[in-house]
Amino acid sequence: MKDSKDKPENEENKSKVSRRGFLGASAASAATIAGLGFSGVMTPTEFAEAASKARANSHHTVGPGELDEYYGFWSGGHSGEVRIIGVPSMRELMRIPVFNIDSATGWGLTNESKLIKGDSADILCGDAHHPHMSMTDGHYDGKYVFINDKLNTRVARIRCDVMKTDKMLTVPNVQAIHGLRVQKVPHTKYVYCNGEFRIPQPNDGRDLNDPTKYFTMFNVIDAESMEMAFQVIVDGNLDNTDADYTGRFAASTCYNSEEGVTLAETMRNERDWLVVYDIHAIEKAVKAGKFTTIGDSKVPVVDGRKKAKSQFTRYIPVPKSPHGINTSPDGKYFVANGKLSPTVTIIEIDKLSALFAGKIKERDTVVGEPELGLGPLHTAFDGRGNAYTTLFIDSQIAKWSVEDAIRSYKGEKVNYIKQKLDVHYQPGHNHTTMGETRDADGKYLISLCKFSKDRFLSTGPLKPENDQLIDISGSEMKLIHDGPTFAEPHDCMMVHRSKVKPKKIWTRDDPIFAETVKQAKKDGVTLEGENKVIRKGNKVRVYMTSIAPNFGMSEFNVKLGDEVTVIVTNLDRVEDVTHGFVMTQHGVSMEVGPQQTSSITFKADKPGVFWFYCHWFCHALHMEMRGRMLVEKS
Ligand code: K7E
Ligand code: CUA
Repeated sequence: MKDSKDKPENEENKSKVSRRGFLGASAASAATIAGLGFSGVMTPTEFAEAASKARANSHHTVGPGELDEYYGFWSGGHSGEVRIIGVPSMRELMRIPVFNIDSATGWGLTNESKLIKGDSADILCGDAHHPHMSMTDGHYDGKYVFINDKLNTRVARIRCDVMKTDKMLTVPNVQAIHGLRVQKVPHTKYVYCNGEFRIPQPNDGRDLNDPTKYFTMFNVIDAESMEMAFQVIVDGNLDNTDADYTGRFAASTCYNSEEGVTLAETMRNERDWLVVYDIHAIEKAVKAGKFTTIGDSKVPVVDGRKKAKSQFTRYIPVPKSPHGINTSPDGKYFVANGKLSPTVTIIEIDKLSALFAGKIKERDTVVGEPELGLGPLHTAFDGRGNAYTTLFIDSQIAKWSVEDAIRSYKGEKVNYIKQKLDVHYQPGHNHTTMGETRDADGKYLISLCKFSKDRFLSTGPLKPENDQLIDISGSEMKLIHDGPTFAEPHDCMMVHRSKVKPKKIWTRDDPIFAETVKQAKKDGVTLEGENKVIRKGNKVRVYMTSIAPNFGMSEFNVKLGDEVTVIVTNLDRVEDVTHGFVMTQHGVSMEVGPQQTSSITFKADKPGVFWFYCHWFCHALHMEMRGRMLVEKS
């Protein structure tokens, strides 16, 4: 926002409104705005922005018609989707189908979505955990959100200009992609993700019970092409991961240092590891052709196991089955969360080069190991030197000072714990606004609680989770909102709204439907105006347009047994005029946004008349936006 004080008096004109004029309408927020140092003249837009900011700051409520300060991207867990939540209002703004199928938008049903899902097009479920946005120099760049599917070992990418999934990859040679983060610096060239479960290699039924054949890998994906860059064989099972702010290192928490095959065997040791990867060293080896491959896969694989004594990895012993790993926004530390130990382990990133050079030992990189409480899972940061750790078993968030914890580790008598706040109940991930970037602003903290128990009206045996919003801008954490959610937000991130610039309508050359446009060209059809049925054998393509409140075609004929593809192009250019196309009795449903082309294929397996209609409320005559498919008995 521009400070109007800097402008000469004579610049004032009719489009500008004096702040005084708004005082009556909104005295409370105007007073706060005055406190923020705005004075003189503002445009109505400037004023509205300032008002919404002031209200968000003072009351955490966002009034009707006002905009939230942050976009929250929430994982939908085993619902398989990503949800966009406005913060601080906690209003759900949108759902982005990813690993699930979606009745409204046709995700998983349309040809465009099946093409994006690729080799997993027929898998209809997923388990999404970790949504993370691409970065440039450690700042969110608003381009992509990446998310893992633990269940089917996939990684997907969401394009933030349209808020749709645009790429999906099944990671080869591993099972259950869990932890996922992006390279922060110099930019997100790579997406890092952990294969969690160890499997026999190759996993073809040969060695079901031979522990020496089992391993898993750390996986690196090229963020732009969404193809595999390389894989690193590791010891143990990988859990979560994060990256540093130099671009050279990434790290994964790693349990099962016992290398057990059965569950009981995996929990015996008192210490497991934080595995640190030297990404530059691995890149160099891959470039030089020093890698192997597994089975039919062409993905370069390097061996980062301890016995390989490579320059690719180091294993830092940390207490028992560590879970979350979080990089502090000043770039100084990795914090590994103990889970089965009441501690978190602070590792100084600056010491890692010496560790890789063999000048110091693994545990020499540890500069703190504060005891916080029972079941530490994940840690977030406020950019003011404080860390916030979820304590699953204690149902609390512990706020602690990183530097004090380090002083205490050196032997000084200092109380590093600043506050413990009860949350309801059993928190998994937590996250601060902008907290996984250099821009951590310390305004809000989310505690994603796994149980809600008595917090809401009972919904029967299955209860919602509870996402709690906590104000951390003052010296004390204050709980300000309970937010019931359906299964199951594991993780989230909160991005200032200035970082995200979504489009208002589709552009005709969007890659998401480029293949469909290409096919139309081959068929000699102009999508932006022609309505036409094209038959090749028993394959029928029905091209139609839509413009509120009409389809370009009120009926079309096919023959029993035909494979029918309906391609709809929405000619409306008006923001928010989305149409849909659904065909009765055929399981056909899809969204067609302004200027979008969508297509769906089905079998005309019943003779008779079938009405199709627009299911997206678009116009006063929306109910009339329909037509007939006539299926002839050949
Ligand atoms: Cu802790 Cu999958 Cu990030 Cu759940 S993980 S909590
Ligand atoms: Cu078009 Cu409803």
